[in-house]
Amino acid sequence: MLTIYGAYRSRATRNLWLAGELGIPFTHVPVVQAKRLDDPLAPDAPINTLSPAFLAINPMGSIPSIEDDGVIVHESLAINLYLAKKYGGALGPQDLSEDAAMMQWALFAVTEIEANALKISYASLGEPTDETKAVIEVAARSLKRPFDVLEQHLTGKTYMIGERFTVADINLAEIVRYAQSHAPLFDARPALKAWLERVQARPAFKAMWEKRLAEPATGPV
Ligand SMILES: N[C@@H](CCC(=O)N[C@@H](CS)C(=O)NCC(=O)O)C(=O)O
Repeated sequence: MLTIYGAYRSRATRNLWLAGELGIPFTHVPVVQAKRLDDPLAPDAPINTLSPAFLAINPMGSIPSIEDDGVIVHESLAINLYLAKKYGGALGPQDLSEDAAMMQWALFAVTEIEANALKISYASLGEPTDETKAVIEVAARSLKRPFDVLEQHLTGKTYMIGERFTVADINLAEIVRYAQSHAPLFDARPALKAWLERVQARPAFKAMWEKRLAEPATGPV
């Protein structure tokens, strides 16, 4: 039996979306970020990234983590690659070259896109100021090359790998999403924009997103 540790308002979305696509039963433990709580160690605090019970699962104190029949895995993208191989059928790799491509795009997303996309996400939260506008402009400039690579890769294609929806689409889309509020990045890249809209139209994404919106947004997420 699979257990997913991590609130919907966290990178656990990546795993919760995939679990929905897989249609596998799982237990959800909504561990929240300690920084969202006034006193994470208070006896009545909800389970969070500093709770001893969670640190026993992941000593790094970060979400998400999973436990699957005794196998514990951390790191959202590694978790998804594991789940896709174990339960994924067509969502996972069919041969070594697809396995390499799925790893390649996951590492590309996290090393070339995530930090700058997150800057855009955080800077877009409140009323725009000169400072946040400058942060967004610099981050968007840094995303130009990796987004151009994605645009080129996706032109004439429906999905990232093998013309079918796979874990590679989830891992990338959940990182590209952080930059989604900055429309010019997507208006200039129609294939990337259409792909993101296509994968976000999937019932499993929508179901995950509905649960995320229903979750209390206490403190910074
Ligand atoms: N590279 C990790 C990053 C995990 C991470 O930074 N998670 C955040 C929440 S999205 C967290 O747990 N922060 C700890 C905290 O705020 O207490 C992954 O992809 O799983």
